[in-house]
Amino acid sequence: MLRVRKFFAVFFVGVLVIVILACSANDVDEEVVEENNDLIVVGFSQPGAESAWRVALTDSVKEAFSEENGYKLFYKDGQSKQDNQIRDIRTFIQQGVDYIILCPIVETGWDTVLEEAKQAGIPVIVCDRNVTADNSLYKAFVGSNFTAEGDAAIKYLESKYAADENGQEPEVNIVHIQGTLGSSAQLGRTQALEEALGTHDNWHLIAQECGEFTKAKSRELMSDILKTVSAEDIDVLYCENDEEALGAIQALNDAHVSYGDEITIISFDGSRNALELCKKGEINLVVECNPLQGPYLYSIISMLNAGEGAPKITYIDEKYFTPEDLTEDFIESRKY
Ligand code: GYE
Repeated sequence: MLRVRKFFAVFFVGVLVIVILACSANDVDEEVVEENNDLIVVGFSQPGAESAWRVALTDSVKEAFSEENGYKLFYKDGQSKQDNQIRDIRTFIQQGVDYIILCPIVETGWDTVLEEAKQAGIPVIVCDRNVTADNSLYKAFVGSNFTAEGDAAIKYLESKYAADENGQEPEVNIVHIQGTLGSSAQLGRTQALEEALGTHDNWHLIAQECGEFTKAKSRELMSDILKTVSAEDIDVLYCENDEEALGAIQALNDAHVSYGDEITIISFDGSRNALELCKKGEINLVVECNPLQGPYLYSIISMLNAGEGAPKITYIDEKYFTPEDLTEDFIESRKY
């Protein structure tokens, strides 16, 4: 009898250990979908967490697809690798989620996995950046119009560096820090600048590097650029997001280079940190890119779930900011 009891005691402890290990190894996103059959299950694949902007997008989606709202959200961070995102989507397909939200790191290379989701009958909503895949492979796109954002920056530069009363156009030397190459945000913002360089003979690209949308990389790049380009020769620093602008500014500070009046700094996103610098005149223009896309995605998935058609393309409303547009209260109220 004692032996039997001992056997059961050891057996139960063993089972308990296995259960505890299994629970701690698996996040919520590994749960079996069937357990949540009263909730709509959404798999959300993000490329990473490289910027305040992206963290705000993640939070906005998590808030919109809460259990109180009738959803179960499985969140995956691709650690800045497309292969990881593809693997994450395949996991969602195996889990049998109801919908997939994909924020693609780059535009190309999604056809096969999107086809797999389609075959499995799982609607995909592409969010933030776009894909080049056939548009029958996803239900809807929600995000920004990146070329329009770039055009807003170009308009600002055109008016700032307009010809004088004698028709004399100033020479404008531009340092360009690009975002993750091949991402829609990079492609659109770069396209606007490159088109403008093609139409303004007096604009010159004196350096172009990829800052990967991160502060650390851009700080490094900018300090390297300052070793080969004299700061006095730089008129414009065109950074494709706030993190890059903040990193490049650190490098300018390290090298005791003045900016604002001396170097015009352009940034995209409109995070609180960048707006603070803009208010002080240290960043001259911040083109807004709005990451609070959760509610837009929520309304699209609700429509699809109700069997209604959803708009194929939804562009988020965006503004731009110069120092005069900003107040402390406005910056304080900013969610990101
Ligand atoms: O500008 C940047 C982020 O894709 C719009 O990615 C997004 C960009 C955003 O990391 O901060």
